[in-house]
Amino acid sequence: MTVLLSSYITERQHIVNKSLTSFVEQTNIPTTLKESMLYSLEAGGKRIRPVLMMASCESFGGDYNSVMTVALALEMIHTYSLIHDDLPAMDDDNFRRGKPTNHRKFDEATAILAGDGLLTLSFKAIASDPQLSAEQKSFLVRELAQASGPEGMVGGQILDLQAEHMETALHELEQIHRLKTGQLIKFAIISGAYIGGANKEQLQALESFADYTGLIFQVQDDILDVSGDEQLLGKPIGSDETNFKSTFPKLLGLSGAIEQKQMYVQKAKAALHSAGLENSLLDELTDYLSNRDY
Ligand code: GRG
Repeated sequence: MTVLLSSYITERQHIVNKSLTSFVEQTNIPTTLKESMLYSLEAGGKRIRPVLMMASCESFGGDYNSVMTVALALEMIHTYSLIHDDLPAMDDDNFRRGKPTNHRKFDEATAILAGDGLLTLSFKAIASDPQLSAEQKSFLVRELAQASGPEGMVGGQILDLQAEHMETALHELEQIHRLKTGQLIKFAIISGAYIGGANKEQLQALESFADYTGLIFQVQDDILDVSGDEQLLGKPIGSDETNFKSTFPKLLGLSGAIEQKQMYVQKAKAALHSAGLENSLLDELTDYLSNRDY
């Protein structure tokens, strides 16, 4: 990663962190609920989605400040999904980002409500943003509901839960991640470009770029998850017989997953080229997402 890209990401992460805290601090929310929402918002997320949205807007000549509220809304939805994903009824995780999960720090009811609160507050934020026109608000609310709801992330989550009990083919795994992880990433890219002034053809070309970017993000996530122990002991990857949960490395082997990722990167870059954005910030961010080590 170039020094320039690294400082771009760090600077934007910092701005998002500060803005998220100040946005939620200013709301009129009962104390415990606000604490619980802020606990997860401030737990050290990488802010990949807001950074992508800002970069996408800037790639079309827009000002990153014009997407700030939408970027905060997206990060709130992402945070809600992680809080609910960690609940006993879902993944039942005790730790996230090295800290107790929300329901462990508070309690289950509070964690459910913190997730609900973040989800709904995000739509209020977009609807109340004075920088956006009525037409922009309508587009963004519709697209965000599509991306995060039952036709998007929530739908992907149920497919993922069901897939834990069966063998999964590559196209099925891709479909799960297109919905579960990919839709929010796609929203980041498309909404940033839309606010930044991309035309219809450019938005259409970006759809395909955004689709591959979501898959690149997920394959790399799976690759990073492959435990060092399994590799060191020479066991087949994910050789737990009771857990069918498929990942790219389990399905394709580690080197196959890396090849698959490289294929997605090529396709993403070709789509970027069609949108007239070769050698842009988005191009550099594609390499960053593909090679990230955390
Ligand atoms: C519960 C409705 C509902 C949806 C949950 C996205 C999701 C669906 C669950 C997340 C589970 C998970 C760990 C998926 C792997 C990819 C992913 C989304 C990782 C977390 O995103 P990062 O790496 O997280 O951007 P940080 O911590 O940096 O914010």
